[in-house]
Amino acid sequence: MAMLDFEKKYRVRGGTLLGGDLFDFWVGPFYVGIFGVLTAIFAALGTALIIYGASQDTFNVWQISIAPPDLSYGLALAPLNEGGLWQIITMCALGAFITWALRQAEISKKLGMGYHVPVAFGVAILAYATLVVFRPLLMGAWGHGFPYGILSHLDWVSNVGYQFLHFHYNPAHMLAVTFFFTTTLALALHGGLILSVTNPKKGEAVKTAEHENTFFRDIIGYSIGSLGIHRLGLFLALNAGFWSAVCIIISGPFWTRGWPEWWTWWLNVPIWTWGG
Ligand code: 07D
Ligand code: 07D
Ligand code: U10
Repeated sequence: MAMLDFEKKYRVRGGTLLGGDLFDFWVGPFYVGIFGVLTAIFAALGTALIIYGASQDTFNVWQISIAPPDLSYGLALAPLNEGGLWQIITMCALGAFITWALRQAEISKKLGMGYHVPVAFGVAILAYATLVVFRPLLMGAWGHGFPYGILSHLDWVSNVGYQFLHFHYNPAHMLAVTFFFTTTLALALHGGLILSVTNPKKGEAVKTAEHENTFFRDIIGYSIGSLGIHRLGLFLALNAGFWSAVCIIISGPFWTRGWPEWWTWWLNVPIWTWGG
């Protein structure tokens, strides 16, 4: 069935998550729905505020930076030009991300699919919310959020990293980094494998799961299977985001010293002092 025939069959009104028939239509290729309208409003407002903030300073995209309030404002609302803008933009960003996830869920529901995609995006939203809401709340000031600028947000990562002496020693950061690396390994293996069987030279037959399984049994003695590799991929990627959120939420609220020092428990394990 051609793609457009399929779309004609399934792109029908009804089965929304919220709002009934209201906004239950498409604009060009985009499904709208109540959440699409909300995303558009939040994104337009947030973008306009960034442009307004930039207009006070510079339109050079590398230098644009909307900073959070000074730490002295604590958890209070700040005046517009002293971090208030950052606070409203944060609300718009969260609004846009959450309604985008809900639009994904609505489309999944209308199509009778699982909710895996919105759940996955939810983990990215969790990581963002950890950086700009949960951690600042636990530390008592919005000033702990990161600034909205291409280079300035890198400065924030570096500064916060060095506040803990050597961020690589953060055990949750280690897990997150390992999950990121493993995700790319898994995608490279999977992308490579699928192309190697489904995109043969002219005149050669396309191969199927038997070849895929046999390749991995031959090389490492085990094949996880064609469904399994997608489960594993999702698991790895979600863990990368999840452990990222963990690594930053513990830095400050639950551990205030250098991360290398955390490992002294390992040196103090009694096994090293047994017999001496
Ligand atoms: C490829 C999908 C497309 C998305 C893109 C990003 C904007 C921002 C805003 C001018 C994979 C669009 C960008 C809308 C424009 C203004 C005000 C996704 C793809 C192309 N970062 N980060 C980047 C964001 C954080 C870090 C690039 C966002 C944390 C490091 C881009 C967020 C920490 C490096 C960017 C966010 C952190 C980057 C490429 C939110 C820890 C780089 C991103 C909302 C997570 C790299 C100059 C990319 C770079 C980079 C966007 C948060 C660290 C500008 C939107 C605070 C170390 N980040 N980032 O491809 O080149 O993502 O920076 O949380 O080295 Mg960042
Ligand atoms: C937060 C992005 C969410 C995005 C959303 C969507 C739009 C729309 C529109 C394109 C989480 C945005 C969408 C805006 C765009 C259109 C149309 C993703 C988010 C919702 N680190 N480190 C991490 C590594 C060091 C430090 C995470 C490696 C140093 C700090 C990851 C190295 C020091 C923090 C990671 C390394 C340091 C981190 C980031 C190597 C600095 C964090 C991924 C090889 C001196 C951050 C939650 C992430 C974190 C984080 C990797 C080095 C400090 C695991 C590989 C030693 C302070 N580091 N790091 O979280 O955990 O993505 O954030 O050296 O805060 Mg690190
Ligand atoms: C996968 C897969 C698989 C496939 C696949 C894929 C995973 C089984 C079957 C998918 C993978 C790919 C296609 C590969 C490439 C993807 C990536 C590398 C990921 C990164 C993606 C991007 C960088 C693209 C990002 C593009 C986006 C987000 C689209 C932007 C869209 C809009 C702006 C419109 C959004 C629609 C909304 C909000 C709904 C409501 C719509 C309207 C009301 C109408 C539109 C109105 C407006 C635009 C005006 C309102 C103002 C707004 C929105 C503010 C915008 C701000 C501005 C500054 C303009 O596994 O195999 O194959 O394919």
